[in-house]
Amino acid sequence: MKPIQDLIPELNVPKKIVITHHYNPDADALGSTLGLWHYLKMKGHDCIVISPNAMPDFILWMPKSETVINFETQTNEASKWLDSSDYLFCLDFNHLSRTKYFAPVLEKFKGQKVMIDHHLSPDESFDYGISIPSKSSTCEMVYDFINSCGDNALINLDIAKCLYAGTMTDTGSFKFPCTTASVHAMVSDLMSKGLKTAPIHEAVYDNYNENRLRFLGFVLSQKMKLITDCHTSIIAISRSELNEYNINTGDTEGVVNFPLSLKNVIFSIFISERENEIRMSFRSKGNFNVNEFARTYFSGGGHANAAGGKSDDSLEKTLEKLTNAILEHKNILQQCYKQSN
Ligand SMILES: [Mn+2]
Repeated sequence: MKPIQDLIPELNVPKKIVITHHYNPDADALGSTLGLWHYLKMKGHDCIVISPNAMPDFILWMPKSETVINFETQTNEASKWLDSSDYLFCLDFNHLSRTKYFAPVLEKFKGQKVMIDHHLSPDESFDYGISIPSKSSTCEMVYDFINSCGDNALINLDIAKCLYAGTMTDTGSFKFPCTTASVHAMVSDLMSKGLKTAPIHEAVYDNYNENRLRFLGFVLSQKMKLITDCHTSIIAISRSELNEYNINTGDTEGVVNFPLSLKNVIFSIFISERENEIRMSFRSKGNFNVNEFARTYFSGGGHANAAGGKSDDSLEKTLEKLTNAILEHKNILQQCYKQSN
């Protein structure tokens, strides 16, 4: 993989470019791809964002999100773009498999593949790329990329809104340890360009439907199970419970974070029974590495404090396997808890 700096001179001539993100995009995935799209457009490139599947409502306010192609419903249009493009920019993921059903199509791409990402253990098969796991968000990396092209002056309000949104969500509203001085410097710069941050916070966080808030109440009062001596919380939701509250993809976003507000809890797991698999989210405070945990037991991964995974077993079987894995980590969890207190 060549450093992304080597790509910059090639972009002095107009190119045709596809930009994509991971399956089930969040604010960082869409914010980084659309932010880059606005920039590359201004530089005279012919480009498009293709999403591997539908995008959740809470990010649809981003400027020009209506131009994004959904691979699942606009497959032919997506293929046409890929067949005729020089570059494929892959943002906020580092293995093509993270795009799920889109991956086999991306593997056949004949042009140059470019990765910009902050997850651990990148696949090195991209032609160009930059991988910095200590970065707060892919949005921050796109901001750095635009700056390294010498184009800070081109960052307009549309770009600022997109990049701010992903940085805000990936840093847990600027409270996670990845919130470095450079993150605050970036926000300061975006605000000096006219960005208003309060409406973005509102658009992302204050848009719950009634059913979603009642679901959260149900989950926290009825479904949160604590393994106190392991400083761990498990929430497991069956398909019938999701249906009862009319919960869709994206509606469970963030639920996994609530148990971490408990003084005694440093590890939180959220499990939901979806159509074809069990989906799992892992979060931690301090030194407990959930990337390693998810990778070892539930074919997943992500960051040290936030990762995802899945299981093809039943919900009961998955819970049994999970509980055993947690108990095996009892000593480590107790140590990590002590270190953080
Ligand atoms: Mn991200």
